[in-house]
Amino acid sequence: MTALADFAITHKWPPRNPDAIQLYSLATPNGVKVSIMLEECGLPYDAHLVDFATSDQMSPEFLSLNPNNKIPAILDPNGPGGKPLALFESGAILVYLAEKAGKFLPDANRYEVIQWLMFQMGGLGPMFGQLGFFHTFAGKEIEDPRPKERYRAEAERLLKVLEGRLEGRDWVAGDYSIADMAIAPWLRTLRDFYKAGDITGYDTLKNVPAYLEQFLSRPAVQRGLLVPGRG
Ligand SMILES: N[C@@H](CCC(=O)N[C@@H](CS)C(=O)NCC(=O)O)C(=O)O
Repeated sequence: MTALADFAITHKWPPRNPDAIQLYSLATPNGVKVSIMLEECGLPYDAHLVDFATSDQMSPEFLSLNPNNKIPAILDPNGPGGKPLALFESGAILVYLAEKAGKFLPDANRYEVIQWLMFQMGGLGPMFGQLGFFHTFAGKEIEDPRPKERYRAEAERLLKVLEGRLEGRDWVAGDYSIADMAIAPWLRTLRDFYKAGDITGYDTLKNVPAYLEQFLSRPAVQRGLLVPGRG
């Protein structure tokens, strides 16, 4: 039997409860997707802080689980066939947890949910992230206006797609699902952290802001947004 100790990541971040899912994360929009899902499902987990200030994501122990040096990542001691499963990429983790818990990815509209999950993974997240760089962080010192404008316009366009999709709908694909857990944290980051609500037209929308408020009112979301704490 494979023991968790066989995974080098557990040497840097020892499990407190070795029977629980081990989560390696930071409370960023990609990180909180997974802590929110774990809270929504009531699955037991140990949250470990991957601190970017000390480049934890570049440590050999973290890279042994995710060679792409990005959070979130998980190690489930009770994966398929009762064997441990190590997994990175937040979209893959959300699908895995939904199948494990039997929640938030119904058979009836499985591919519709996956479609909107991929809309976030391939579009909303990467484009908003680049806008954050050029509007809020180091990239704002770049004088050439084209990079920021490119990502601003793309963020505005994606928000309009979402606004249209949410017309007459509470959630993006049927009932509340992993697609919402992927999308909504990025809306919050765009509005509150990047402070890009005015330049992207977010502030003029109706459905998208109401959707985010509905998401943020969920107790499991409020708990998941704080994970992992600073210990
Ligand atoms: N596609 C990845 C993206 C993950 C990602 O970009 N994580 C960022 C934080 S939000 C990160 O770990 N950055 C650290 C680094 O690039 O060194 C996923 O969804 O899991």
